[in-house]
Amino acid sequence: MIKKWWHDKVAYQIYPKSFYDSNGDGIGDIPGIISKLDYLRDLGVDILWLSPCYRSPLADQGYDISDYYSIDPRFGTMADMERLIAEAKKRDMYILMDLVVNHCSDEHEWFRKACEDPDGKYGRFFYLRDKKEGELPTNWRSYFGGTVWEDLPGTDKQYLHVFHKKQPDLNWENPELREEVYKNINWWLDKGLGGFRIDAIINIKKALPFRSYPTDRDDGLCSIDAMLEEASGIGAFLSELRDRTFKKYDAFSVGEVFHEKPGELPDFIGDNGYFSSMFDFNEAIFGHSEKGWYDASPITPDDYKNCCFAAQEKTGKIGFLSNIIENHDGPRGVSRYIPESDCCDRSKKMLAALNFMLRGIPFIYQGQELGMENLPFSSIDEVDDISSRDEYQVALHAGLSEAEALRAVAAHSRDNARTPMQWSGQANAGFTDGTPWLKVNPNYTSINAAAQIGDEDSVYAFYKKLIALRKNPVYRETVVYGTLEPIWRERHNLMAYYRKGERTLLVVGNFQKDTQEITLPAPYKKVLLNNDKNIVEHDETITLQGYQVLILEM
Ligand code: TEU
Ligand code: CA
Repeated sequence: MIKKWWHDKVAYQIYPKSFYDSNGDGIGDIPGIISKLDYLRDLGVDILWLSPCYRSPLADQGYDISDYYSIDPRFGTMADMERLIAEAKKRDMYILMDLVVNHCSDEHEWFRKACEDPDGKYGRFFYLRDKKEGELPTNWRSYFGGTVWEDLPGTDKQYLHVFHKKQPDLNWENPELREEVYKNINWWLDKGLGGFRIDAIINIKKALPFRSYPTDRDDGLCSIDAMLEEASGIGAFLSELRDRTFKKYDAFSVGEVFHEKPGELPDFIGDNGYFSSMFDFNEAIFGHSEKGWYDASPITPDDYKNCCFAAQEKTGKIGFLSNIIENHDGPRGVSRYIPESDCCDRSKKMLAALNFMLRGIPFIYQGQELGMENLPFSSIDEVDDISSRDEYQVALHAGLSEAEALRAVAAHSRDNARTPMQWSGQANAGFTDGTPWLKVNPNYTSINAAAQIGDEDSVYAFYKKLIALRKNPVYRETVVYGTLEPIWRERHNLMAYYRKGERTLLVVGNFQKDTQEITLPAPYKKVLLNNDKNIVEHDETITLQGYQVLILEM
């Protein structure tokens, strides 16, 4: 395997709107991020991925871009962005922007020109079809609900949007469109970006010619997945993308790849893969139902373990996955993977260690290092996210009561992760002097950065230790490049694995509140990390306390 500059890094996702507001308008911004760079450097993270902050109507919180060459005034100016890149560089940190090129905003100039002249150059930037009364071109359901077809204003055509109607899909079959995308990426890389996180990328390849698929709900529509499964040939687009952009700059690229086809992993993240890395979503999508969030099944500790190990096994030494417990598209990891009654500092640290020590690039989502939790929603009116609002309707339509529908949405809502970052115990969690754009989680009085930074036993301090361990010259090779071998795999509520490289490490977590015993295959040399003060041991037998996690050098 060719060694790369980003293999040993730790990444951190910033959701700009909710990170830190520097000017009191209730919206986080780039100057706010700059003012927190020392906090991030201190934590030990190297790569910062910013969710989109380009000019946008924010119909999908910036994942609807109306100008790829400018910063939305709510987030700051281009000069702020340049300053962020420079200030990050001073601290040996890299900035990744979000590359959202499956679609743009319906307020983008390209789309406006397509409306003016659908048969002209910009009409070919989109997927347009002639409108037929009482009939849609296909029966595909948008990820955010309803049909994917919308009338193209002022014309007799309709356009395709697999996400929101304010996010028209870009036509990747058109080389002129692809040139525009590459030009933009290189323009940003020339500014000194470290690379990109690539949004919703599997969607760029459509199965042509368009056709309908069997319906899977009583709305008469079918999931986009049916079409994506049939689409082939994305590799030609992605290798061209890589060669024309990232590769020339040795940039880091991490793909948001759902459902790649069996056997395709080396093409995606092998030595000359389309991307440097891609996220492991195995745990995040576990239990999802075609019917909607309301029908999802819960995930148990054993499921979590099996999902992680399956992803690790599939990947082996092919490349590096990017490991997450959460991102801006779902609930908080501690709320998803730990039973509510057991969710505490100790179990949060266990989950952190089990995830962080997997082979791959660890990504921390803002506030994860503090153990931020889901928001207790009391009404659907508190929900901002378009996807959650749709899922609420889906649940009601399926016959759930309003209270049940709210509960289903609350468990999965993307707003859980989007509440403002909890900086301190002061008003609005110290996020803003104004009115925050989204409700602050009321638990900020106990869960916040200011309270945790000086506390050696805090979740924050534990993350810092995990990061330091990964960077410790004695263990770095093992943590970064070592193989992963599960151990005691069949044990209930126990997740344990070796990392084997120059050294041998054993990571073991007791994923329950009751104690359980393990007998080590050999005596350990050293305890590298423990979320408890003690280890209860007798010869080679250790009694793990509830949610205790250990990282041992063997
Ligand atoms: O998400 C892509 C995606 O495929 C969805 O599964 C998303 O996770 C789902 O809608 C959650 O309900 C990306 C972004 O991460 C997301 O924030 C954007 O809304 C989406 O693309 C469109 O750009
Ligand atoms: Ca602001």
